[in-house]
Amino acid sequence: IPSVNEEVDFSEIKGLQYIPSFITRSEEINLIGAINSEPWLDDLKRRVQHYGYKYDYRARSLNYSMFLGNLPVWVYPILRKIRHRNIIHEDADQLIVNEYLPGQGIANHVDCQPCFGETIFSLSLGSTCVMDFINIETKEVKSILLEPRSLIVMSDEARYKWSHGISGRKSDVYRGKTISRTTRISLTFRKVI
Ligand code: AKG
Repeated sequence: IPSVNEEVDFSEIKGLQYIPSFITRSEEINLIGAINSEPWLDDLKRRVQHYGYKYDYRARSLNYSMFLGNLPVWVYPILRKIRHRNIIHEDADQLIVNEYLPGQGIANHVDCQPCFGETIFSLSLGSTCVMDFINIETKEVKSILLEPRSLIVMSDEARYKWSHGISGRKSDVYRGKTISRTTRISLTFRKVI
C-alpha cells in the first residue's frame, strides 16, 4: 500500500525518518490486544502505560528514575525488527504507551535532553493522526501524517531542534483531505541515560 507521506521530503528535518507499514496488520491487532490486557494508568489527560525506567519529571534527576521491570515480551519482535532493519537506534530501556481518543493530543515538546538518549522512536497503532514539528528557532511548522503501523524515528535535529506534538482534534486535514481520528495507541521507545 503506498504511503501518503512518500512525497514528503524528510531531509527537510534532519534526523527524521518515517517508515510506513513497519508492522503488519496482524502484528498490529496482536499488539493492541496485548496492550489492552495490561493495566492502564489515568494519571495524565490520556491513558498511559509505563515500562522499563520511568523518569520522574518533577524530580528532574536520573536518581529518580524508577525501574519498573523489563520491557514486556510483546515488544521484543518490534525491537528485533528495528535492529535487523538497521534503523539508527540505541537499545531502548523505556517504553511509554499512550492512548489518544479522538480529541486528545500531546503538547509540543522536545524530549528531555539529559534524561534520554539520542534516538527516540514511536510506533503508531489504530488511528492516523497529524504530528506537528516546530523548529525551536525559526518557529517553522511541518506536519506529517502518522499512519497506523508506521514507525517514526527522531534523532539529530528532529530530536533536538524541533519540538513535536499532536493537536487535540477529532479530525485532521492533510493535503486537502479531512481524516477522522479513531483511537490511536502509540509506543514510544527511549533509552534512559
Ligand atoms: C511522548 O510520549 O513523548 C510522545 O511524543 C508520543 C508521540 C506519539 O504519540 O507518537
